[in-house]
Amino acid sequence: MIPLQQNFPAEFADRYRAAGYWRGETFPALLKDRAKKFGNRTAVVGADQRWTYCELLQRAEIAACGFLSLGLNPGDRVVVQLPNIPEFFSVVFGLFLARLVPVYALPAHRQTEIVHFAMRAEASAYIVAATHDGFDYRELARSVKSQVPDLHHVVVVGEAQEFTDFCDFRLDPAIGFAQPDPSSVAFLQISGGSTGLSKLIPRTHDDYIYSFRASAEICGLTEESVYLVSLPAAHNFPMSSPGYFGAFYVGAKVVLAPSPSPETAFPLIEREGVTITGLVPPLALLWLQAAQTRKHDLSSLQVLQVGGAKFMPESAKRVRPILGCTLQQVFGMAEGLVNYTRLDDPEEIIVETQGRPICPDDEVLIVDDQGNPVPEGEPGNLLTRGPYTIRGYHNDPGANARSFTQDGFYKTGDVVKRTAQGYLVVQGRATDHINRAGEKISADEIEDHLLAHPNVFDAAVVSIPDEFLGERSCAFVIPQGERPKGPALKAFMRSRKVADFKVPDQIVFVDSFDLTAVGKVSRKELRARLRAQFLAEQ
Ligand code: J2J
Repeated sequence: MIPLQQNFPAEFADRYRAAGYWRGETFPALLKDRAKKFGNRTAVVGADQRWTYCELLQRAEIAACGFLSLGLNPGDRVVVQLPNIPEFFSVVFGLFLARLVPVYALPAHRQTEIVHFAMRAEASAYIVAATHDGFDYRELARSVKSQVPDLHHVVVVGEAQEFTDFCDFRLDPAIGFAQPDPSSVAFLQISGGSTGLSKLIPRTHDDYIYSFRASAEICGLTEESVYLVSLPAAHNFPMSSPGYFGAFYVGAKVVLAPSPSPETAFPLIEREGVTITGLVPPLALLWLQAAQTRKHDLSSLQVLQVGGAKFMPESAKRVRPILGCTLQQVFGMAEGLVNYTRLDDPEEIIVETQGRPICPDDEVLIVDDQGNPVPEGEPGNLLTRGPYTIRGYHNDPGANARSFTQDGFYKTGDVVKRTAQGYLVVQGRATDHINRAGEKISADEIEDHLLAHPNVFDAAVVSIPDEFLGERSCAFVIPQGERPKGPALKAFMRSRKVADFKVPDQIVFVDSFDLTAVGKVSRKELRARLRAQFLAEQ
């Protein structure tokens, strides 16, 4: 098995420890300590269940024993694909206690993605909910298992059929848990996937716990806070910015929303006294609209975080007047760096910028395409390095060569400018992906699927501005032979068993890409031209 590692050079690791960012905290120690400290306080509310911190620990211990009794060994990787249900937490903390390594998948992922994650991570187990949102994950597990020979175990929360039933896991007092090394990799997060298939992001106890501990402070979390998980729990934003881990860190209550729609979330806010939650911009717009005719009391809400994609100033301005709470813009990435507007920033900064980094030791460079720093205030490519930003992806030398500089800066692919006060304003991005309502879609990956269709000669996928989604995907397709119909091509994409959000929103058939310019045109250039032409014709 390829070892999991996150190679911070010793001089950096020493510096981050000396500065007090990395304190040797680990997930298992954290859970045990909080259970001791906040024992009878409510930790988790969701799906008609309500667990105290003590119960969370007990359930995690049962899960840990169950996973180990399957024959898994510390260091083994387990793909976790669960919706926003309390078992998400007992599973994940159980894996941490057993020193097993969660690989987070979103509920929207399908066979193609799960097989890729399982293979890349060399996973030996996969845990799903039986069904969710009308989809049967046991069927998915069957096909994944048939394609990944080393995936020996499937565990199901709910009716398990031929698989292992999570409910059958039992505590085994004979099993003891050793402490993990704080600098070891705790889990693998999934990258937004700007080129090709998603990459796996190894995060250590040290670096990740620092990021949400510091975030909890920036976001003003206390044990009286109530954090609503509106976005899918596997996403880095609700996980750590400050997310539910930040909430658990301070002994707060975490409420799981099964869906982020106002119809579901508003009653939960009223009932549980939610104080803070995080949304992507299209959801924030929906909430703002619904809040104008609201029937529920949302007065407990103190902070609405918005991130994942650019929240436009005109929309940002409306948050305080309509919801009566503070907006916090969050510009983060699963690879590390997270920027926040601060709660006491002037309204102008909150509305106009995407915040500033968590840490004074977050190094931010803004450079031109040759790697030279741009003049202050000018837009450029954002590179970053720091105490919670990875130095490399797992098992992917090609991506590492592309995405990191020689001296360890992560090339975010984002184009930003920095204000005189050190706040970042996102201008766009250098890489070709579509940010569809915060879900990142790789143009390469979708083109590759379309090219597998016998009647597709060539395809180029671009992002088109969309009032609601922020961006939608548009595929330009040159047919060959009989021209396929748009809906048939979409159905074909679905038959490739990819997450539904990757199916192009729009398909435009063209006879050729009309490349009159001499010489070779890169795909990037081609996409840019098609996009410009399309927008000019609107
Ligand atoms: C513009 N673009 C943004 C923003 C992310 C907190 C919040 C978000 C994520 C996330 C996260 C943006 N304005 N406010 O992990 O901890 C785009 C950028 C960035 C990419 C990362 C967190 N906030 N983005 O969205 O790994 O392009 O993380 O590089 O999914 O989202 O995507 P992801």
